[in-house]
Amino acid sequence: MVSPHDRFDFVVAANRLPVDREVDDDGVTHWQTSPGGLVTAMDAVMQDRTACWLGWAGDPGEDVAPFDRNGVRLHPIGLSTEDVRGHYEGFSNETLWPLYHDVIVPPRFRRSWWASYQRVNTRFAQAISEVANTGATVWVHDYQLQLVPAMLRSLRPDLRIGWFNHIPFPPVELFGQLPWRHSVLRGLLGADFLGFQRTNDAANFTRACHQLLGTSSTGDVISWRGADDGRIGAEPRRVRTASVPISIDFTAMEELARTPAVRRRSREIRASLGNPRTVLLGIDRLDYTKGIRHRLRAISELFADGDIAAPEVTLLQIATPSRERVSAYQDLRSQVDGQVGRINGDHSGIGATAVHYLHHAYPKEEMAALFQAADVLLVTPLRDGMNLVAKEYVASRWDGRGALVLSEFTGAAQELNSAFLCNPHDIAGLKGTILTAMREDPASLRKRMLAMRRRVRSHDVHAWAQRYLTALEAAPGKPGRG
Ligand code: GDG
Repeated sequence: MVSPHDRFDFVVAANRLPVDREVDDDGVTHWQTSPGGLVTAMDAVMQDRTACWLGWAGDPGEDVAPFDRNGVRLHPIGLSTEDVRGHYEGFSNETLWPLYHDVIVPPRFRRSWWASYQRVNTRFAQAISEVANTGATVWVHDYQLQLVPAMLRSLRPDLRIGWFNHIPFPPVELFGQLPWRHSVLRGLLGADFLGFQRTNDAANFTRACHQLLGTSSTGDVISWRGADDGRIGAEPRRVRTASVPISIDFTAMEELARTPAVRRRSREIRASLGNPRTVLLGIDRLDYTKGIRHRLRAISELFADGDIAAPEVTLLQIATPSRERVSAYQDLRSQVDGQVGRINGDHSGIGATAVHYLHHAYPKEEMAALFQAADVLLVTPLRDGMNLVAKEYVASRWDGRGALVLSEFTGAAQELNSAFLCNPHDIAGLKGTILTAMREDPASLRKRMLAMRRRVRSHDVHAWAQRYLTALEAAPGKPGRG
């Protein structure tokens, strides 16, 4: 029986719930699980605890009553149309996302979006404070909720609060552009532990605190004497930062890739492409951070130079629809449509398509089949917190085949150093790297793939969640602890 007075020992807050709301023709609400890495990771750590997950249900509307699913309480936070525009599309996706991804497109600073961001963060902090048990552990996720740690600490100083950043944290020279930079840093410093994808992200954060707030730090611990810091006596609060790179469910991905249906489907995909000698593959959300335009530029030149030709070589580019109401994404779509049209106009023939371009989302099984059908996966972001697609490809290649071309500007490049690393801004270099990957002999490719598989297998999403929670529990937090 769901009671609004229930309290939980483990609370997760993320922008989205792990389910999507669907309302049928009779007006009845159904919840569809949205399977993703985070959901899988949390499943394991939520077992054996009383756990609650708070998040937005994905479309504008009033608060919906909490409900239980697979032993976890799901607590929807309703957002008004204005807050979806201001907090989610505006401040999160048009201000913070480009600012935190190296200003690839200019961030937009709007005071009304900031007001909305504060309002929604306040709603989350209040809702968490009402469901968390005394001394509970709270794990806040991502850039949409950076004010929650300090807001929550002032409401509930008894809680152990962690935050994890799924995207990069920019250098202070870029972060400093944000008109509300002090408030964001203060918001985050309300946590006991701040987790980042790369050590550079943690270092960027520490430097921003030092330069903008005058904090000091020893090792990975920042000392903070702010006005809203919940300090006891004259002692500062201590906040630990560390890199805890996220991963995937390696075993589940490999098992899926080994199923007869997926293997059959992968052969079918190659056959429908005309059994090319080399299938190049790109799978990304259609996002300007993913370097799709740079990749297409390199591919276009390789066709023009005569280094590759259809039908022996073809690029299959899947671009999953994303943030379609934001103008930078609409512009990107037109540009990519135009590039693909030009490449195919110039370099395709009848039965010999240079680029197969699909603007759809696909089920996980199809993704696994696509990974197996690909000789070379092209992952060329200009900036990416981690990039799970690269890790999923590696987990799918139980046959030890396939090559990974991977941008140095992804978090994944720190771990997958047996990939063919590239700088996507260097088009000549990128072209050379793609050709090298295509021409490398199978024994050497196998060696590289096995090395990457060892890494992802031993550092999977379960290990990530355990590492994060161990660090959170061990963080010094209040004076006298740790
Ligand atoms: C953010 C950070 C960080 C994609 N298309 C389909 C589909 N996907 C799945 C992939 C993968 C996930 O979506 C995408 O994850 P990425 O890591 O590649 O990128 P972001 O969405 O930008 O994620 C990123 C991540 O958070 C986690 O911390 O790695 O750096 O930007 O799992 O497989 N899944 C299905 N159909 C699709 O068409 N089923």
